[in-house]
Amino acid sequence: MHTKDKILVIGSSGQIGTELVHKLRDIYGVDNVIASDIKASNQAKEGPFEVANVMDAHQLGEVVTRHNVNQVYLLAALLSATAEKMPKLGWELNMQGLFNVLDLAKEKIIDRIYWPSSIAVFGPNTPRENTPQYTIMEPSTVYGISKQAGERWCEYYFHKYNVDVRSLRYPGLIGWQSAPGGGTTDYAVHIFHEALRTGTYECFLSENTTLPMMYMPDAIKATIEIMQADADKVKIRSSYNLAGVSFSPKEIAEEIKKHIPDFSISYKPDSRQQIADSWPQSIDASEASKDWGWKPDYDLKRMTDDMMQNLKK
Ligand code: VAH
Repeated sequence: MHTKDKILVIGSSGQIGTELVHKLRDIYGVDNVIASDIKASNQAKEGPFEVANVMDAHQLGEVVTRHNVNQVYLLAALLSATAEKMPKLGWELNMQGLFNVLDLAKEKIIDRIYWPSSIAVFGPNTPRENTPQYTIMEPSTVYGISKQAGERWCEYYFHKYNVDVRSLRYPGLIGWQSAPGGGTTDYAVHIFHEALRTGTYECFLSENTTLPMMYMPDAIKATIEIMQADADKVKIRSSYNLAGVSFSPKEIAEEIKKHIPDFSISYKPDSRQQIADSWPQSIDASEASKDWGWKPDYDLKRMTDDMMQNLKK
């Protein structure tokens, strides 16, 4: 790692990127973390920002060399529900974006990459309880197919070209600092905003749809921990299972009612229900705990308390 790391966050205006940029700037200094997204953003007021299209290898290379970047966090992607509406763009963006960044490391222009996978790599015939690191993976969404293929390519570039790429299979992520990005788990963010705004929420998943979830501070912690881990501790170079807390819409609604007693929820499942039904209900993250000490800080109660406290401000 360079004595002075210069970090580029691609997809910096998204749900994860917004919080990740803040955290990375706290650690590395504002001027050493370049935010970048496909269109201009208010982030430009907070520190270095570049408008760039991750699918344009030339433009990406120009940004990387101009800022002397040595580490890239590649967050740009079409998520599950959006990619089902635009399959071709979903595949092209998720894959070409990854190849463009992997090739920068293959050519030794950068020396470390973070690339997120997802529990979406698992499919309808994957064991759904405590899904293991190694198991059947037949994803049935464009997003999941692109993440499974991406994992294979990350491992290939590590073994074939010694590219130091690290990856986590994120569960559904919940935070208060940014809007969710068009996924199937977005209900778990919307529910808080609607509970505070109107006292009611119509959920697009059925009440007992249990999914693996995680509070954003835990996801950001895991992302930075795996990127800062010694290379020899990162034994899995496809992507690590990561687990926070699993819950259903009914369970999170009960937790919110402890803060807003007359909050009411109704259920109107839409096309995202069959995506959710193809995913695991809980994840076994023991490899991440064993290899680089992963441990979540937030359970459902602590997450809900923190979300309500911050959204009420
Ligand atoms: C999505 N939030 O819903 C993302 C994530 C596991 C879910 O990949 O597509």
